[in-house]
Amino acid sequence: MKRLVVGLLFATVALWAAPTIDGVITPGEGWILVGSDAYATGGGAGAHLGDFYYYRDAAYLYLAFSTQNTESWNLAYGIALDPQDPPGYVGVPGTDVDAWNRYITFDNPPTVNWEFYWYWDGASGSITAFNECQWTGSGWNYQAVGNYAYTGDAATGLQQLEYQVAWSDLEFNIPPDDICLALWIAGADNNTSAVDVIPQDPTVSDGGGSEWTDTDDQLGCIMAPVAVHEGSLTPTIRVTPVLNGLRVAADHPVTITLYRANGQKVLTQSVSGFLNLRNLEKGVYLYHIAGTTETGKVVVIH
Ligand SMILES: [Ca+2]
Ligand SMILES: [Ca+2]
Ligand SMILES: [Ca+2]
Repeated sequence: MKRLVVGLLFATVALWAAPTIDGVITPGEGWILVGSDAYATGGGAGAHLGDFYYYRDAAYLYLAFSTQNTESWNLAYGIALDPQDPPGYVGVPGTDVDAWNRYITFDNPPTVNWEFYWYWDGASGSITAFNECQWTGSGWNYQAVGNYAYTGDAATGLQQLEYQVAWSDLEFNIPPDDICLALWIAGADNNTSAVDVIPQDPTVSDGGGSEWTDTDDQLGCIMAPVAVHEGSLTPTIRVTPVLNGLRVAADHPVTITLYRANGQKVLTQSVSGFLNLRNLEKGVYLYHIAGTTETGKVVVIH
């Protein structure tokens, strides 16, 4: 009888395996990589993102990220969620501020329906504020639902954070099919802006400097890979053409080859996160994703 109970328990755990919210991101708990930091130094030693993950099941959305911090600075960590429908916050660059009064606007898409924000207090080495912020159409509704855990201290800054929230708390009766996500670090105060972001974006540059206080940050987002959550994880790839680049969501680096419209090869590159094509001659290019039959078009203008 005892053996039967243990067997059933094990089967249940295997079927419903989902991340454990303990502030430690481990490979076995099902996290799927959305994107990785593509900046050499991010916003500096205390403001440097690492990897961004998600997981979902019928009841919950899970989000997690790691950093490359080696110092502990006062910061805001933000995540945007665009469930594709309904329309959400976009903002006018240089004019509008987001839910936590940072000069962060979005590319349209994404149109953001939810922002999740955590405040990291550098001196105490801890999170001292959290909000999950819903765009109402004209402003933000602030709540603090869900469950998060993190690791880090006053020496190293935040190292890893895991968050779980029920779809029902995000007011979805049925979880959305496709979600688009962005992760960033902004300054400690109102009217600061992003200094590091996943996916990489041309409006946020490497190295911090004036990025802390500029107002031009117009972030894109990255589609969460459609994933198989039970049984083996199959490699999933999602490439989205945007102006002057390709956003790549995959659980491994993806090799992309770019061609001119006449078929002439332009480049082959391994990509995680974002392939910036801004430096190419303007025009329409065709891309092919290695190992798949997928091709598409991307437009470069200046
Ligand atoms: Ca965990
Ligand atoms: Ca900027
Ligand atoms: Ca900035």
